[in-house]
Amino acid sequence: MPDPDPLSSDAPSPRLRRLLLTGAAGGLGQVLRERLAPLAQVLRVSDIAALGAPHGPHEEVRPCDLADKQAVDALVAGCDAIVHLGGVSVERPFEEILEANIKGVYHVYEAARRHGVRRVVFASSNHVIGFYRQTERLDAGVPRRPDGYYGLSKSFGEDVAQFYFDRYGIETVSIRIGSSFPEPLNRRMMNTWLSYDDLLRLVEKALFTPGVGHTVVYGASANRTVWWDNHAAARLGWVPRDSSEVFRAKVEAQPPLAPDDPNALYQGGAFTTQGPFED
Ligand code: NAI
Ligand code: 15L
Repeated sequence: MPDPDPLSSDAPSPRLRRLLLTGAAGGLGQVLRERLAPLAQVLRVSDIAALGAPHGPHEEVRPCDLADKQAVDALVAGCDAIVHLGGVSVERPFEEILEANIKGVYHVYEAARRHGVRRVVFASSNHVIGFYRQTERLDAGVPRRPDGYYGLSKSFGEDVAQFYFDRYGIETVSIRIGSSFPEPLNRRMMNTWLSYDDLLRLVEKALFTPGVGHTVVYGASANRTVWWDNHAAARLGWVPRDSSEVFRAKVEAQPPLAPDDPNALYQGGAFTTQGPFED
């Protein structure tokens, strides 16, 4: 028996026909690979790293290097929305960031334009504003202060998203993710932590809320202290539900930070001191 055609299934109709998830082999990609599946008739998962076999007949596995323009063009063809997580996710030499993140995000949007994709969810990062002090409270309108090449690449990605909306009407929600892990790993992440459940709910809002244009939203759970104000993203109707507070005792058992430790001073923490790698 040939595999059934997932696009002609009689199953209850998910809201998207084919959703592309880049970075699907990564930490967040593995989580969203499972949890975004019900939103689309077909989930197309992609990464440069191994992805294994498709997770059932409603999944397509498409290995791809985001730095390869033609490959990304083929990857995006046939999709109606993209959750773009792929790329280098930490501070690295500029040349690595250039290929995966800067060329990569351009390739994704250029392919989206060519193939009529109307909605992108872009995994931006708190490192676009990493050089603000932890005492400052920011909304989405503050000037960006990237804390390294990685933060610069995410800042570029947000500009690309704005440009492709202004010029071509492709809508994007750029999520400035704080720290999305199973639990906060240190004192700084008590403020920046984003639970996987809150992330999933935010990605859903980002995919389906009408009329977002290019909206920037900070991705942090309802932690006791949050440095970010999301009033400019109220249209999304996203209200985080989880809190890092349940992990406080465990995190505060760690040695205290020195007052001049970048993890105690800057919103971007230690990213503000990493690199350059050439010296
Ligand atoms: P990750 O590093 O675990 O996953 C990124 C994935 O992108 C990896 O599987 C990697 O193989 C893939 N990738 C790298 N270069 C590529 C290329 N040239 N072509 C195709 N794929 C490539 O990162 P994580 O934590 O899952 O983050 C996902 C996204 O969210 C990233 O864009 C990251 O910058 C962003 N983000 C994550 C945060 C977090 O706390 N987890 C915080 C802020 C932003
Ligand atoms: C990020 O942008 C990184 O992708 C992630 O690995 C964490 O370092 C996170 O920021 C953070 O700031 O905690």
